[in-house]
Amino acid sequence: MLKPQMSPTRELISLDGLWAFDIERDSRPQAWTGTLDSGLEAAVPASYNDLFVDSAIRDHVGWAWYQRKVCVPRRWTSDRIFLRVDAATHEGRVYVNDSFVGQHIGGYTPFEMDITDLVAPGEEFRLTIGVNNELTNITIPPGSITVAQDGRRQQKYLHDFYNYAGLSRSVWLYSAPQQRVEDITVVTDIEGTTGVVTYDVQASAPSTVRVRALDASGTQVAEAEGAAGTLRIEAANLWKPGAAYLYNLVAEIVDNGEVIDSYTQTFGVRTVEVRGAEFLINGEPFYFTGFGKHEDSPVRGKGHDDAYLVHDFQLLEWVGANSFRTSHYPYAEEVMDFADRHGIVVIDETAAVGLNLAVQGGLAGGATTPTFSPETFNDDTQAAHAQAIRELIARDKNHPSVVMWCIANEPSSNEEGAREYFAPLVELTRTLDPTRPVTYAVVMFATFKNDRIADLFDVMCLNRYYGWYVATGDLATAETYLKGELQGWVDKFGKPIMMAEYGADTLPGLHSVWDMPWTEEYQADYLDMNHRVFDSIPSFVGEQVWNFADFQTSNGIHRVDGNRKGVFTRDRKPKSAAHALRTRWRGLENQKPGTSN
Ligand code: BDP
Repeated sequence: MLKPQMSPTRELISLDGLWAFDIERDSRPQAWTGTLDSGLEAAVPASYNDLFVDSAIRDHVGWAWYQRKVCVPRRWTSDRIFLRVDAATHEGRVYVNDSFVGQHIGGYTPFEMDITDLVAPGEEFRLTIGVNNELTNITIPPGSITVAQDGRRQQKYLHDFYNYAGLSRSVWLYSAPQQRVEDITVVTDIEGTTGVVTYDVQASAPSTVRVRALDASGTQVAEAEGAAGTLRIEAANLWKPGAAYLYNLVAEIVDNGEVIDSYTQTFGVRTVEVRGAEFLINGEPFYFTGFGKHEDSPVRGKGHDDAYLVHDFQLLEWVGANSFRTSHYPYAEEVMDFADRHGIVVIDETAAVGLNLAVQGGLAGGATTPTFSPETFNDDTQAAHAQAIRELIARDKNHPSVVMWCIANEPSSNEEGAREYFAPLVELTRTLDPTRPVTYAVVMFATFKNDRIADLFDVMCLNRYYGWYVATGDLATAETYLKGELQGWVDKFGKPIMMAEYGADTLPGLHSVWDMPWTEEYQADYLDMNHRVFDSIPSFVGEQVWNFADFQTSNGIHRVDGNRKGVFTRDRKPKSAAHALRTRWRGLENQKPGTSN
């Protein structure tokens, strides 16, 4: 799916800003049929939860309404007119005046609708977007809704980060020609010093397509005719971790020498491959350093914010990180573009977090419910999961920064039914994108002995908390456990292995001379212990600390104002561990492949 853009043949209008807002109320069914008159205004993009002081809004379960007036430019007379919503978490419904236009399920991937026949150039229309935050056993991520004694509906879910909702990314109005470029796929390969670029342009109707590749200075380096084909770029500049180089593919639909539509797709020439126990980028071994992140900041919640984007990437560079995982959902497209431009490597994850009923039951000491069953996560869940994979790949397939798909976080992969659930999803991912390795983040209950799906994947990404949830405060025991377990995975699977999560909650300002959980020293020592073990395993290909920054969670006895495993605080101040990581990662530059940036 193409990101909307200005081009010689297209126009793009941002609808960001303040929108009239309300949550669904019994007194006002069908809110879209009139003007929203609650007096509330919500910022777009932003999650709505933390904007207001009213807990009924923060904890609302169900529909919320956003509304604004939109004027269609008078000159848009012969083009198609689209509305594009970058994210409506978790379900969106679009209304133009009184008409329902369409809906989309899935809170972290974009959707667009052709509204040409409902609006008129030069005239204003009332745009209402309904956003629903409900999670059930057949949504991705999953959840369940309970009713409290006083009748309030409450959302329960199986992940710890707060269920922020709303229009958390931008909304756009754009025009595009009737006959237009609808999709572009670019796959690159390297032959000697030549970049081999296979492209496929989908047009809205059979068309004459012309493509040109431009280098970073805008100089044309290759061209071709036809909707699909291959371009060869001699002496290509490769996209490398820490040294991004981007080309542009200008795709044009031409008719009698006239350019009818023009769309520019950025791409990088690079390859990704798993060979034996190595992870290779451009044929060279790569070692991941970095974090699992979250889209999370005070007040905005999961709302995209360019200022945080820039600052977070500055901090990644400062600390010597070369990568991150989009835990636990696809991030804003602005983030992916930024990673492309700045040479940061991304493991791109779907929103399938919490397909695991054993974790909560197990932690609470209660009986566990089977995770995969007709009553729990079933064929409908799997279908929603498949759709999440399709939409992620459709959106992110052309990003050179994306080197691997992570199709789930901590599913109950040791349980009966896991293989039947996951095998078709892995196959789907490979069919949609045969070029990138596929992984999942392995929960601590799934060991090399009892996991049922690991062999289906290319890279073992483990989430392990020895020294935190297990052997709390006892790093010596933790080290023994960790080493034993990692060696077990290595011996059994012989695949590249990396730590996708390891971390310790830490309150900045808390100190101790002993191994005291929650102190800054403990976080640093905990990471240090992990690193000693990682360094002793030759097939280890990376370390991503949990988490980049502290983040908001739902209420819970395990959390003090959110999850505090950040190496940076929620407002991005370094804890002691950040300095320790910086020393390690910057020092690794000459020891581990691909870590210089
Ligand atoms: C892991 C989850 C992650 C949590 C983390 C934690 O993947 O989302 O935030 O544990 O407990 O199990 O800090």
